[in-house]
Formats: sequence, C-alpha cells, structure tokens
Amino acid sequence: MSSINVLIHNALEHFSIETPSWGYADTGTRFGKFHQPAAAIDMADKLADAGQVHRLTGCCPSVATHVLWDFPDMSKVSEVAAAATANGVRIGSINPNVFQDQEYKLGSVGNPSEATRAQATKHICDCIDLGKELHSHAVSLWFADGTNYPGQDSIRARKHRFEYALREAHSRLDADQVLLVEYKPFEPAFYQTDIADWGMAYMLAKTAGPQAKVLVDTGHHYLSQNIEQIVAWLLDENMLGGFHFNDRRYADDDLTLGSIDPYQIFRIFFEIHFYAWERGGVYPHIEYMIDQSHNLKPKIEAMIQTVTTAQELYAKASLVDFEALIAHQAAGCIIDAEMCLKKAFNTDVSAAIQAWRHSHDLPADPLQAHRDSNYEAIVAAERTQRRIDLGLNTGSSYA
Ligand code: PSV
Ligand code: MN
Repeated sequence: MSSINVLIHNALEHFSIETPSWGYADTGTRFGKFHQPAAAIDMADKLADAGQVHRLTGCCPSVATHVLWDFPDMSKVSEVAAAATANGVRIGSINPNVFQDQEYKLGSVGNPSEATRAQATKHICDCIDLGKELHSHAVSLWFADGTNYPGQDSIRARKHRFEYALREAHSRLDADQVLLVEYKPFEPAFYQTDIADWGMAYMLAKTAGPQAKVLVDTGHHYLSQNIEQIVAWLLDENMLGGFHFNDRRYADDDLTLGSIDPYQIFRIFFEIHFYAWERGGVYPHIEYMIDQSHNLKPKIEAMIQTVTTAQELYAKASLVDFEALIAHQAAGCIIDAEMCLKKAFNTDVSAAIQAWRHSHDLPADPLQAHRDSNYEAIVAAERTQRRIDLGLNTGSSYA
C-alpha cells in the first residue's frame, strides 16, 4: 500500500458516524412538509433504513434516538433493541425531549415553575436509565429553553436552575455513561437561549460533573464563527464530547454535511488529527453524529451522501504532513504552513477510500449500490400501502 493509502486506511478504520433516527422520517419547515413515499413511518422503518446505510457504508453502526419520537411505548424498549440488532445496527445516543410538551412553554429545567423543572429533570433521568437498559453510553441534551423578550425572566436564576438540574442528572449516570451538553444561540427562543454558546455549555458541563462534556452542533453558531477554534479549545480541555454534523448557509439549516463549506469540516477534522498526532496517534473518544433534516432530498440517499462526505473529509484531513506543518509554524512560514492543509484538502482520496471499502467487502460506490438495490422503490410501495391502511397522509408522489 502507498503511504497515502495506509494513512487513509488507518483513519477510516477508527472513524464511525451515528445516523439520526429522525433523518429517515418526514420532516419539514414551519411552513410545511413534503411527504416522501419511502420515508420511515415508525421506528422499525427507521432502523431498517439505518441498517441499509450501515450495510453499504460500513461506518454507521449506531442510530441516535429521540425518546418521545422513537419510544412512544416504553414497554417495548427491548423490541426496539431487537429490531436494531436484526438490522445490523445498535441504539446509539439517547436524546431526551423536553421541548414539545405544553408544560415547556416557558422552558424545561430553566422554567420558573418548580413542578415543570422537576418533570423535565425526571424525564432526563428516565432517559439515563433507558441508556443503561440499552447499553447506550451517550445521553445527549439539547434544551429549547430561553426567553423571547428582555425582562421575561431572570437570566441568572435560569442559569442556577440549569446547574441544579444537570448536577442531578449527572448523579444518575453509570460510570460508562456520558452526558453531552449541546448549545444553540437562538431558535426557538429569540431573545436569550439558556445555553447559547460553547462557553456556557462548558461551564454547565463542568458544574454537572466529570462525565459531562460539550456537544458541538455545526449549525448552532452565528455566521462566520470559527468552529474549529472551539473544537481545538475543547480538545485541549478534554471537554469535546461529540458533534452533530450538518451544514448551513444561514442559520440552523440542517443541510447535508459539506454541501456548503466542505473546507470547514476538513479544518475541524484537521484539529482532531493534529491533536491525536501530538499524542502519538491516540485519538480522544468523540461521538460523531449526524443531525440533519432531509426535507427535499431522498432521505437514505442524503444520509449516504453525508456519510461518504464525512469519510472523505476525515481521510483528507489525516493526510496533513504534521511534521512539516510544525516546522513551518516554528519558522513563521505562513504560506507553507497553510499549504500543508491545502495540499491535503486537494488530494484525491477516492481510490484510497475505494481500496478501504474493498478490504471490507463494501461496495466501491455506496450511493450507486443503494440505487441499484431498488431499496427505495420497494419500501416506498410497502410504506405507501401501510399509510393508506393506517389512514396517514400519503402526500405527493415525490420519490
Ligand atoms: C436542535 O436544533 C437540534 O440540533 C437538537 O440536537 C435536537 O435534538 C435536534 O436538533 C432535533 O430536533
Ligand atoms: Mn443538534
């Protein structure tokens, strides 16, 4: 194997990315939903689709779940786990939902009402227990909490309520569980979000306890924010717990990873490879997850496109000549240092990735293999009939 092939093989061997259950179902914007006949109707469909993505890419062994959407009947948890196994995947991160119930109008654990805070905290603790039952290690917290108008509530009191609730949640964790704290600058709160940025998430995670870390959703930043700098700082503090990957042009657009700015994702991966290179090739444990809504694209195709793009950018970033880079940095050779990144980014890694796929008996082109399998048409026919039987909206004929 050439040295490029070795580097890429090694990088892809340890890279996996979790797909989100909600990325297989019909989603839309607040203006409406365009239904797809092949979209998953229930959790069994979502796991089947996730299994198809993993079968073809070999790099998505786990599925992120959103508790209220995926476990409507908590007595059937073991059935969901069995369905995951049957489809060759396992249940990954557990996402509590403390944003859609009416009680949460003024927030969940930040709510002025003690009863509502207790209800939200209990749900999070139940999700931690669910994680134990499913042998899933990550409980991923995102809060819609915040206020819409100046003066609506005390920002400091809300901070204290969060500190209290996260400490309580942390005390519920088993030793092998991790609590991921996600931040977002706005939406649905439009004046002040309780965990608005990585600094607030970092402080709350630190207050919660040693098993709490920060989750970086790439769509949750103001435009032009330097995300790789946040990643570098969190790595250095051993506080980078995971990612929710997606791309965006304006806000939290949830577009396909790398569709708008692939170089940014490359720079994030570069920071991780650089950090590991300085530690003799030892990588920190990071939960790589996708958090996208494929409102218009066919969902499984979009997921495969995302996964293969992530692999490509991760592979490219592993090619940076770190030895040369640090020499250029030390000498103040700005152009040469920058070119170390550019050269890696511009390298054609497709043959090396195909060689890796070949070594794992995977199709050279997962997207084409998915199209050739006719999976989409088969499930579209079956799910359309099931929608009719269940009296659900069959929507447009967009496939
Ligand atoms: C919120 O925008 C978010 O990024 C959170 O991670 C949620 O869990 C996810 O999207 C799905 O609503
Ligand atoms: Mn997210």
